[in-house]
Amino acid sequence: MGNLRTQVGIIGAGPAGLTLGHLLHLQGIESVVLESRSREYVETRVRAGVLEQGTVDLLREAGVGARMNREGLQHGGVELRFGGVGHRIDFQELVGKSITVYAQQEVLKDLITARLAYGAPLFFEAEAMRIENLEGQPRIRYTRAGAEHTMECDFIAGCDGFHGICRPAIPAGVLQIQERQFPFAWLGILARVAPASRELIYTYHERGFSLLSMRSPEVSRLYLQCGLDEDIQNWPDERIWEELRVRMATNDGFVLKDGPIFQKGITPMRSFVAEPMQYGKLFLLGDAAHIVPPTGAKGLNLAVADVRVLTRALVERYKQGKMEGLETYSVRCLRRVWAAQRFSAWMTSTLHRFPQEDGFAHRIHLAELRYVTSSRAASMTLAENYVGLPFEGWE
Ligand code: FAS
Ligand code: PHB
Repeated sequence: MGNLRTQVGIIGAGPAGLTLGHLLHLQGIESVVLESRSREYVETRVRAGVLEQGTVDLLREAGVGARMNREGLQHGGVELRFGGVGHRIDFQELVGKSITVYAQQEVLKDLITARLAYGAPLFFEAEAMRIENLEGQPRIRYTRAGAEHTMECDFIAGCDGFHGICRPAIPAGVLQIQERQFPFAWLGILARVAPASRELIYTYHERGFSLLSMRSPEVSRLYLQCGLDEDIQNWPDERIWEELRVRMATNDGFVLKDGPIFQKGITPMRSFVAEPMQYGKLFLLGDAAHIVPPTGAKGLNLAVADVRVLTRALVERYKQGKMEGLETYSVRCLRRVWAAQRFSAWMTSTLHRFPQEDGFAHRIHLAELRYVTSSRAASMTLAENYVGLPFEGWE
């Protein structure tokens, strides 16, 4: 049984864990990243695709933005489509910012390449089994290559996602959970066909929501609203394309070409927040603490926002001996988390059909969408939230 010692023990090599490990490295703070899955699994798992301006700036400043600059797709706006008509929300014109479409797994590949290049510890197929002594000298018990190991550290960063071990390690009496389960899910596909639009298209249709997104000029990413307990077997490729065509049809002959689907999956839609995001020397980041429905494209970006707050607090602790940043970590992060929860819930409620909705509810959806696409003030609100709220004041 080997013992390891480091300053920050990071559990999970998702966007939160890898970005934190990298920013700490740039500040000369040591860390070890434990990841239960293989490198190949982490680098191929299909998840988010939209990066806020703030996330893009952070990755660039941290020196891991070169490939993103080359391969990422910068979008100055998004389309909201309803009643067979598209309405563009011009981010650049309204708030002077844009988003970048660059797949989450590509961000992780860039961070993994960087970490392995400067030789900082990153252990794949190393599962954290237990965390202990969170109010004293924290320890992580983990398995690797069939053996048990212990890591001692000053702080533990719980970046182990929604199903990880860190959040449940916080005593029940301390942790408060706020959550909403939406009564529908998303069926998502990746298809080898050129995207039918240069920018994303969010569509509200009486048969349900749909989203046209992309991964590259050759690969489309599309989603449609389906039942919560939908069986993917009931969705042969042709049925998916047919349903997308019906929902995305316009009065001006929009054409959605189909192509070979090489990945499909169903994602539940939930809003979830665990408070506080800190207990003793344990700090929760990303999906370990909060889940947003993907309609607002906030998941990955919120994880990176938590990393910003914790990095600054740890730098103050190690370089100036100041504890204030660590003590206010949870309060600071939760301000932005609830702002993103509000926006994601609004996007989800406005753009999806709820079961048993009547004609009144349908007309309210349409009125909400007409307002947000015709009022400059309302469009600016959507744009400001979608590209990412400024960090100042929202921390
Ligand atoms: P992650 O879940 O990404 O990473 C946690 C890591 O910890 C994983 O690699 C896991 O293997 C590891 N781990 C867990 N337990 C461990 C243990 N005991 N020991 C060691 N390692 C452990 N967001 C969007 O904006 N758009 C989308 O389209 C979108 N699609 C999504 C689809 C799915 C199916 C899911 C689940 C999420 C999606 N999201 C999307 C949200 C997503 O992007 C998350 O917000 C983001 O991955 C959060 O990053 P992390 O907090 O780092 O958690
Ligand atoms: C994606 O590209 O996967 C994507 C884009 C926008 C969303 C959700 C997912 O709101």
